[in-house]
Amino acid sequence: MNTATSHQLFTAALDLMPGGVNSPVRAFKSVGGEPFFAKRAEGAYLIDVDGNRYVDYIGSWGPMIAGHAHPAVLEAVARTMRDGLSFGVPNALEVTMAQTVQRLVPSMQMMRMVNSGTEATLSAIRLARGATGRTLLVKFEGCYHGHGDSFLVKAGSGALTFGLPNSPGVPKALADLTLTLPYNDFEAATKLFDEVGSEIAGVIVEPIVGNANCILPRDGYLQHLRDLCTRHGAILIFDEVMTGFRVALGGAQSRYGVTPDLSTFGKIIGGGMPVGAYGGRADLMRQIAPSGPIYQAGTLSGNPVAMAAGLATLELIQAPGFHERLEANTHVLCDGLEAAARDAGIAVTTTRTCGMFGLYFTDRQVETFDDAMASDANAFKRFFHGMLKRGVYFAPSAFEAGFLSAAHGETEFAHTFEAAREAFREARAG
Ligand code: KE4
Repeated sequence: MNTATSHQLFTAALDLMPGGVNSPVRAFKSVGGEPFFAKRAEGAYLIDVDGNRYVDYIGSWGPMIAGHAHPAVLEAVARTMRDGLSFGVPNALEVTMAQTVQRLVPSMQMMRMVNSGTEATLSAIRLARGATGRTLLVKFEGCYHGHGDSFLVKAGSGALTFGLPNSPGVPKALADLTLTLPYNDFEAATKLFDEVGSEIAGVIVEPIVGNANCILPRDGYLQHLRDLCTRHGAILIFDEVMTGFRVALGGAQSRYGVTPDLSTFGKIIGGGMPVGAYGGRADLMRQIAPSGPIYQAGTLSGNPVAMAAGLATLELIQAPGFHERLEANTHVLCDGLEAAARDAGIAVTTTRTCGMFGLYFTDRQVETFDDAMASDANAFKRFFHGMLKRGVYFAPSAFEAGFLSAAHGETEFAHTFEAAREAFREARAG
């Protein structure tokens, strides 16, 4: 593949931005090589500055569930921006967005729009601490909730990819207030709550862990966390930045029938524009300024153009059968990848839910963080490049989930399986 223009751009970028990128996971550091620079995107495809086309299984890390550059989303943005880009005073689209989210996610009795998933999770834990008067936060090893100080403890995603699960710069006094549990371990959770339950302000969990690749909750696990939080007066926060509106129209909480006290959203809710949201029980949210004393604010929060992109995307995913088709296609993709790996004689396990999947080079079933960490990251690295050079773009990390959109179909899967048959052979060769 000719990647000369990407190389020129990356060379310049390296002198200007840390690692040449504005977000670490884009840098290809864990898989080697240099990132390509996108020129444009359409449907299931990214096109780079040298004209190479890739079937894209990241979709901007989740937002592009309707496919890249969907005409309805672009039209909504074009129409809205003609009235101005930002007002700094309330606008009707903020009300429409809140009404839409409340209808799709009934636990969101009240909510606040912010500009990223990180802002949403930061705000949610501040609210949990402020509302309970407690200080301890519980998270799960390998889960990633954005780059807020309290979360960079045994974190997943890029922090895990680069072996920085505990980032420098986070004061020990603060990090010590974050306790981590193994995900899917019922006894460990019960034991921790028995010991310090009365001091726990909140538990934040990715209901499906998408930042240690993709790990599904064991039957009853989310309800177990729900029961523990209820019993000990802790706030249960579902971080649905990744799963929200993807794994079901109402997110993981509707898929698993477990209601958190607070939820956080991002990605799809902005349709590719910078939007996050947090919300839940009204008695908690009323404690947020200006109706309450717990402060949180944002210059561009509820920005009309971002609301328009998010609303257009939320409209598209409400089409009859949208999630059923997305889930069926996720199984087609994963079954096809497993078949290609078997044909190549290499041990690969996939985990899958609606619109999200994990690919692990292991013969184990992956149900825990340790299972995920036991997979062969070097084999993934070879597979990643084998697919990339054949025009298929997987997440450039063994610890990131893959994402499907409504634009992925037979043509894309056929191309992917043909590439995978070769790439798995190369991955095995090592
Ligand atoms: P942002 O601040 O990146 O919008 O959202 C942070 C966040 C919070 N919670 C969950 C469950 C998330 O997955 C994320 C962000 N996800 C990563 C991908 N694993 C974003 C990609 C990146 O960091 O560039």
